[in-house]
Amino acid sequence: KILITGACGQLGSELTEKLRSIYGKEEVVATDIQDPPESISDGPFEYLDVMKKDAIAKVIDEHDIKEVYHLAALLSAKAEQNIELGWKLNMDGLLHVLNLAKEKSLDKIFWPSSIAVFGPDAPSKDTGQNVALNPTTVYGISKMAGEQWCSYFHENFGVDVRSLRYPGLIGYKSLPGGGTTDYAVDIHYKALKNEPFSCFLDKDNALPMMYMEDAIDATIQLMQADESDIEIRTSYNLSAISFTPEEIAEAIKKHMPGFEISYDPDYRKKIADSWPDSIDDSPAREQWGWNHEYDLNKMVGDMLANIPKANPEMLKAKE
Ligand code: VAH
Repeated sequence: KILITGACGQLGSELTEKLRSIYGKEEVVATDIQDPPESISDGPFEYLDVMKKDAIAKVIDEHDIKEVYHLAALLSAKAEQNIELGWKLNMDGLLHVLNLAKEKSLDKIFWPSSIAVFGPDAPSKDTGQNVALNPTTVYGISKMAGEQWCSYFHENFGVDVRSLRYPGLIGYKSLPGGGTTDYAVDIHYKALKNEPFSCFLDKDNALPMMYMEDAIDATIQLMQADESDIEIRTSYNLSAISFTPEEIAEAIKKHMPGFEISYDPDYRKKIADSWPDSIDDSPAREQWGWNHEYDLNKMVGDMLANIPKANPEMLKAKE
């Protein structure tokens, strides 16, 4: 069976749904420290704190787990506000999963890295797979270290751990939590509520982004690829689109002409400034056939069409 940690998160809840649709509901055990959302509460769920290795081992033994999607982590903005927890949760959690994969000979592990591994010294446009990694955030440091641990456990113990450097992820089925790219989700809700949107980044802060459908498909594609096709065991650059807050606001205005945006940068601007504007993900495209479907306009159209159906309650609540 498959274990997902951090299953209640933005990516985790969607990955849980997708994996259950592929392998069967009972085959995918969702775990988190928080209560499951409606969308995943109809299948196996356990409360699990990934900082407790024995607790993870217990779930693996009780459910005969063979694959782990380890998503539990503190994202960039939250980790800047809680350095100790950011490092401990992100690193201890991964090391517990990697050690258990080795000790219990698990078949496969998925672990998300991020474009946050790049620092201000990396090329800002079409940042390549093998540039120097000098991250300047707690989250980025934990992802850079995590990538090296994944490569080490593959090289030395044969653990089949696979990883993707996700860009900012945008979806309508789940809400993000504590990321620097999360403005790109919230902006759609404000537009649909006919409320002006105040962006915590500057108008020209371009960032690599991706629609959740694409991110889920890339993850499944990577995990189903033949082991011999996987040449990168730190983490694959992965990308789809790149846009600034001004550009996504313009894309929204095509559907909602009255939409207004203002800019009130906060501490998250410093994080965004340290990351690339766009990513070169050619190794993923060449080695296991990655290709994205959604460009900016198609993503915005899909978000604005689906939010009212998926989250009508979110459009009522007046803040
Ligand atoms: C974050 N959404 O903002 C995540 C992601 C590239 C950004 O890692 O922390």
